[in-house]
Amino acid sequence: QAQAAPPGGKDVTAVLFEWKYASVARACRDQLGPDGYGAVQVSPPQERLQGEAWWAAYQPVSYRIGTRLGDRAAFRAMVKACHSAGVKVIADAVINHMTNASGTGSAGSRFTKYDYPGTYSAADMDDCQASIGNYQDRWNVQHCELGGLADLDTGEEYVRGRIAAYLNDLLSLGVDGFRVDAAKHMPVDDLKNIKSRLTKPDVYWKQETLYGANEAVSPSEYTATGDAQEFRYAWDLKRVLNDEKLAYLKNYGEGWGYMPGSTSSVFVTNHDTERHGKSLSYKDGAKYTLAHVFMLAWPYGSPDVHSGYEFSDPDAGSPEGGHVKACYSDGWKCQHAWPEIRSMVKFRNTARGTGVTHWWDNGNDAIAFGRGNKAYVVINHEGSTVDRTFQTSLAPGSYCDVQSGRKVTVDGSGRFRAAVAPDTALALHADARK
Ligand code: ARE
Ligand code: CA
Repeated sequence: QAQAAPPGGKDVTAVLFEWKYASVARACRDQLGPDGYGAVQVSPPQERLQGEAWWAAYQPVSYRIGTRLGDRAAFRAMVKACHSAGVKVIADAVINHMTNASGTGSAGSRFTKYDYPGTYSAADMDDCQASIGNYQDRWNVQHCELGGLADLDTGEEYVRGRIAAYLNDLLSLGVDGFRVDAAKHMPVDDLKNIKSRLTKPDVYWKQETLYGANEAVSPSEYTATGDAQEFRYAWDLKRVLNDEKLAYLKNYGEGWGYMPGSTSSVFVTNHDTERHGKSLSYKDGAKYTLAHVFMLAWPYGSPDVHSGYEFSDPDAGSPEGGHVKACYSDGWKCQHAWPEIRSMVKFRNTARGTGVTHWWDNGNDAIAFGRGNKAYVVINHEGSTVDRTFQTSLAPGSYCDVQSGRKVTVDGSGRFRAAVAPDTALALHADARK
């Protein structure tokens, strides 16, 4: 059954990409819980290919929990710590394929392509056994090999049961949901079948589904099993911030032909798009920050805030093997903790359930809108200050602009005057009064 958002009343997920589980546990307690994040997403816990590159995480070798990010005990302790902080845990589940290399994995298992003793053998592989080469052909996309990775026959009884057993193992360790990697490469009926075998068949299920014009398989098919990621949201946001006008965002979401917001998962960037330049990234400065302010203020989809690390080599693994001594050290970017971003999580939680009210734009790169009587935001991506009186539905009184910390006074008619500097935002909400 499709769900609109991670379980619980808070729909923002922090994606702590390639963080060690011990560091995730600390972030849950010190940052994510207090900031109001509903969930944390962690990198794939299953045994992976050895090697420094981050993408080894996407080459499963077995379903033993054991990588440089942590072993079974560390994973379990992380889930417990996050739950104590009121944060749900989403695990990245790589279930479409196994590695195409041979050797010894991160937890000591030996393997060769198509043979993973104790987990799968050649009989469990899909029929095609050649790389995917034609996205116009459904069979090719779903039964051939993504980047040459050994494709599992998810139509087969044993494979379905084995994948379900792995996910059930993670559920037994307390996880609350899954990001389903490469979902488009598995028939949705196979996923439905696997999900029905879970101890929690209604678990939160967020599928990685890249939209491709004229492709045979479309992301919207996957809302039959859970949420689907709407990649166009990230791609278009980059274009709007770079080359177009913020005023165009007035009907962002379904109005742009996207999937229904109630079953879509959105982000400014993810680990792939930030490396391939298909979305904004931390290298884009204020544009990147403002895109997050918009995403978190705007009621479409469930937002993911990707939190990664600096890179020049796109293959480079995370600093210090995933250990985060402190944010903003060793290359850790900690986007989830940037004041302009984290403050918007509470804004979003407070505004939940309200629609957009009092939209204003200057026909160009400055916009503002309310969320009923709960919240109001101004985003100025102009080269000059926007100084004007804004009309809101907020109750009169003093508010804290959670972007700058300044005090803003809303008068008896719901108006306030403010000067918003170039490439900054102003955000008020009912739970941040001054
Ligand atoms: C690595 C090497 C490859 C090598 C492969 C096998 O880079 O050269 O062939 O290993 O040895 C990640 C990395 C990959 C890496 C892989 C395994 O990004 O570079 O390959 O791990 O280590 C399609 C899928 C989509 C997928 C992208 C990458 O539809 O699901 O390709 N994204 C997810 C992850 C990735 C991850 C994987 C899946 C694999 O989030 O991080 O790969 O588990 C059009 C189509 C898209 C298509 C896209 C790119 O836009 O519409 O569907 O995305 O082209 O081909
Ligand atoms: Ca497949």
